[in-house]
Amino acid sequence: MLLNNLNDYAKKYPNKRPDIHQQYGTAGFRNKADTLFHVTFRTGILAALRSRSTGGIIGVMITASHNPEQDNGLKIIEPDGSMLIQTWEKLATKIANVPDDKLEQCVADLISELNINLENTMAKVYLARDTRKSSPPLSMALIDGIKACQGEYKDFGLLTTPQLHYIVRCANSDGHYGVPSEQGYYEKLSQAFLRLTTKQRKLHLIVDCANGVGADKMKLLAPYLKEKITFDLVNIGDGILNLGCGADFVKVNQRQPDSIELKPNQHYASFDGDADRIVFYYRNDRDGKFHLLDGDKIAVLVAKFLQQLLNESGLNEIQMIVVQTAYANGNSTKYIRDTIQLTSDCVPTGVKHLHHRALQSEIGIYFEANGHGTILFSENVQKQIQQQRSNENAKKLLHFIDLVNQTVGDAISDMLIVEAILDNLNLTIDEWDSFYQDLPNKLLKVAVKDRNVITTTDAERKCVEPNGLQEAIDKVVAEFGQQARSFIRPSGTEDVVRIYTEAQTKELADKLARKVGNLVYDYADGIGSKF
Ligand code: 16G
Ligand code: ZN
Repeated sequence: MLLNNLNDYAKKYPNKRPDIHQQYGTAGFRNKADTLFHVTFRTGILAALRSRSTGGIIGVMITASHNPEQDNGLKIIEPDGSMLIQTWEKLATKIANVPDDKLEQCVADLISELNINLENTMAKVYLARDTRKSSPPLSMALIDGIKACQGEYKDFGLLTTPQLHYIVRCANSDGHYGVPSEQGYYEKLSQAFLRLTTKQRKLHLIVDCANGVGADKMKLLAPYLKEKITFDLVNIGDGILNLGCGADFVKVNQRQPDSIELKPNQHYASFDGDADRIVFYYRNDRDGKFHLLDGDKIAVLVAKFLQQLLNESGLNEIQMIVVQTAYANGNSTKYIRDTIQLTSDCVPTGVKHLHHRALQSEIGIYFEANGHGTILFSENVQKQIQQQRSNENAKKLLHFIDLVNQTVGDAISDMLIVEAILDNLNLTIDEWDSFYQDLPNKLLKVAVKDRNVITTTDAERKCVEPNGLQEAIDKVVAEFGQQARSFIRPSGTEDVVRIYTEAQTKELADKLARKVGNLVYDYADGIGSKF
């Protein structure tokens, strides 16, 4: 068979930690980087098989996103730029954990189960990586895996995760979606942005790049946009990746990075380490305080803007939905349903769930509160808008569509989307912020012996097991007034149970979180001390 030297390659990547179960989870594989060499090699094999099986180019991104520098991870990208399909996630987990001496057999079994004809199919994999020190050696392991499966590869070096998604989609759609290169990406986005914005006002944004790959990429993008928007870039690699900065830090701690001093009326944004998430913030003149504009606020802004453009182009029949998770602030959901009167739907955490649901609507806006999100337009809707393009508003919609990275949430694209909308609607950041006021909330985590004893239903809003825990939570929540809400879920990326609460004041939200945290501790064998 064609894979006769697989074992020679595999010898370079023995599984040194068979005690660790590697799982292809919510966002691919993620672990301490030094445990991932054999996983990465095997992912190379799997990606090549996926390419043979689909007949398209597959992407693999080496990154651990917002996680610490010493971690790393892998995300596999489908030919259409979306995330690996669920049935193959299981295969990825299987191949990653098979003992070294069974690897060849496992690959042979996969080839026969999947009916892959090695002689008549080609394998092509595009890879890229973030700025972690472990990423270049891991990319060598990935390449060896692709080669072991007689695949071709193209190494794009440093890219943001959404750039690789974009390039993979372009390459598989004969240029229909755009030019499959980093430069093609900058050109498409910057052109759309300049067409969508007005000529009058100049914009300025301070961007916290989380000391990650977004920094280099923003430097490359900036010259294309300088006639309309300029940037000050901070945390561009002078500090440690994701430490004390970045979108996750800002969202979780509800404050700006230590390195930023907030000036009034200035717009600020933070990316995460691989630039697929973004949150905005500013200092409000009236109260002198930090204000966060997270994924929920972005979703609402986008929904309002699109609704207006659709109405004004006579396309108000088009069905549009906003997809959120249980983490969405209660007041954002209320605003979407009651004020702008759009359908909002709640799905389990993880981009793939949101993306999947958004695809079912003609226009699907999806954002996680943490700042990951995008907007999907069906082919049919794009055609309808095209037909109206003599109308100025329909033209704007077309530029807007070009500004969106429809493959996955993209900090750079979302950044330009927000700034372009504010510019179009002539809104200050304060006016955007005042659409609705966030209900005070709290995120807490509890370490437990086994997080899998927790199961949930109703898009993670109700706990099913352990028995009695949900009733206990309901009872506590009832003590905290009408607006109080809480849910718990096992993390998909860390060995903890997450707790989320909302209440009328920050103090109440914090207190409720501690109470629910203690319940989780009691019902699910907590580790360490209680709150
Ligand atoms: C991953 C997910 C993100 C989700 C987060 C939840 C992707 C690309 N990323 O980062 O969507 O919000 O996990 O983490 O799907 P948790 O399960 O640890 O709370
Ligand atoms: Zn990320």
